[in-house]
Amino acid sequence: MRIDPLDTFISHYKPLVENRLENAVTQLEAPESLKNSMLYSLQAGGKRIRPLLLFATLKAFGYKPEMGVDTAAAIEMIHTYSLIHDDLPSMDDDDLRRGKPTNHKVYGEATAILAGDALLTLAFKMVGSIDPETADANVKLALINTLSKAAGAEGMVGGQVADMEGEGEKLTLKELEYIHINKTGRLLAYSVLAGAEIAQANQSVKDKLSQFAHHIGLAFQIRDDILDLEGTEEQIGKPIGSDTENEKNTYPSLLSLEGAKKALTEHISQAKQALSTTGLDTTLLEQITDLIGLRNS
Ligand code: GRG
Repeated sequence: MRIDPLDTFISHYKPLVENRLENAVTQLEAPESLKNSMLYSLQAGGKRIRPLLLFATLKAFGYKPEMGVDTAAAIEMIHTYSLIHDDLPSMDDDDLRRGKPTNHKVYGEATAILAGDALLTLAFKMVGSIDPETADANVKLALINTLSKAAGAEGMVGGQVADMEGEGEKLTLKELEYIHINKTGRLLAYSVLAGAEIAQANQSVKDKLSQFAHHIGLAFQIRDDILDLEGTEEQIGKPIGSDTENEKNTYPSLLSLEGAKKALTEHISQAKQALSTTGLDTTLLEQITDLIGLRNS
């Protein structure tokens, strides 16, 4: 049986970030209820796709993936906070996330909000505390500034607001792309660009990796919309694609299911094309790109 290099990579590097997450939270001098709430969502079975992107980017530069562990943990903390807050009654009001009760269902709404706040702030401490041999002060500052931009009003939070404001309106493809580039894409892109920052890549390579990240961000979201549609319609027994969920702005509702699948293939192909221009050893990044395009959860 052939052992896939990506499987080996995942089985080695997923536990690395998971241990860092656990240690960072258990070490905190903070109320146990808060730490339990933070750990509950951090350990609820995420795929860790963002940390894997960061580790694979470092590997592409010939750097040790371990150098990215604090930044990877920071990214996963911000991703987890965004999911906790997205599930709240004032936002999506979801009872389940990754098949388990949402954070506020277990710990109550106030603690869930505060666990999200604590994860967001702890993320910046993680980057600020990177070993100076891994990243000097200038690199750390760049990592912090770009993380703030990717996660905040000019990135993920801005995308979430645009998404809320677009609810109930028929958006254009351009408007939908703006939402997803920011809401989902910016943190995924940061995962790649943080690796380039730690490796102190030149601007031309960073630009090529930005192009790559742009396409995988959109591919990720299109796949998410397709999975949502197929899951929903299978559950209620309708033929897939018979109802394009007109009230929701998704790629299948704007482009049809077939059109969304075509757009997904196109973004995957453009992502790989951008990678091929970097001159790096991008084997693992290419495999993660395929994983994003084909994922079933
Ligand atoms: C509340 C500030 C704030 C932002 C929310 C990211 C986000 C913005 C909301 C999440 C809603 C959502 C389901 C978006 C679709 C894309 C996405 C981020 C899916 C979840 O990411 P995965 O698949 O999750 O990487 P796992 O469970 O694997 O960690």
